[in-house]
Amino acid sequence: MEIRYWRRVAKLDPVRPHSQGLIDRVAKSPFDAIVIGGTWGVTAQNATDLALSLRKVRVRLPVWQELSGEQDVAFGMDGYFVPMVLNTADITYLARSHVRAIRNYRGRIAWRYIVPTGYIVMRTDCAVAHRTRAETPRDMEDVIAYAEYGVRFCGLSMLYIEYSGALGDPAVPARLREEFPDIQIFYGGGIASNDDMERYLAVSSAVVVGNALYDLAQTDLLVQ
Ligand code: 1GP
Repeated sequence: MEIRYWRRVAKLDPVRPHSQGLIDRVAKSPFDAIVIGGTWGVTAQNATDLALSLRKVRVRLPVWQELSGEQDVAFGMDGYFVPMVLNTADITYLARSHVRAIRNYRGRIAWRYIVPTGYIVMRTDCAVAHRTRAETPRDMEDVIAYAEYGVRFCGLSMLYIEYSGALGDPAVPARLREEFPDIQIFYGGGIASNDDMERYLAVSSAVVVGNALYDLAQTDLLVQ
């Protein structure tokens, strides 16, 4: 399924342990895609291993990797998201790492499987904010300015509103959808139930679930 039709997305972190039960349930649950990615410790090897365990259970969903560095590119993915952190204070996460990767892999990059993603990190207290030294937006006007930069200056077709670890303000993706009707607006952060999912689906193109998937007993997002 093409990205523009994705609505429910499961994000698995290759650094975390994945029981067979978890893999089976994610594979059978009503997601449109699985994304493999994490902030720290992702390697080509652990991301490839996780993709292979999904393939082993014959997951029928697209399996994409969200790259966190130029060394992490794994095999066997259906595509790759390349985050450009629009509100980083460290050029590494906006351009430097990307340019290095392009140089290293030049001539071997299948561009049609690469989707640059404009990240806006919305919380200071999360791993991605620390790693990228994100300067979180002070207000909606800041968010819109970062988004405009991503869409108009960088030509991005996808924005990712990242509240990793906590539920965010649904007014943010809602406003971005109004301002940028042709852009895919991904929301991620704190989704723990189907109710949360529905609430944020109403204001986003797609909703990403991470942490809650590891809490098998607590969430109704996974099939029993
Ligand atoms: C993290 O946006 C994703 O990159 C999902 O966040 O782990 O809080 O669900 P959670």
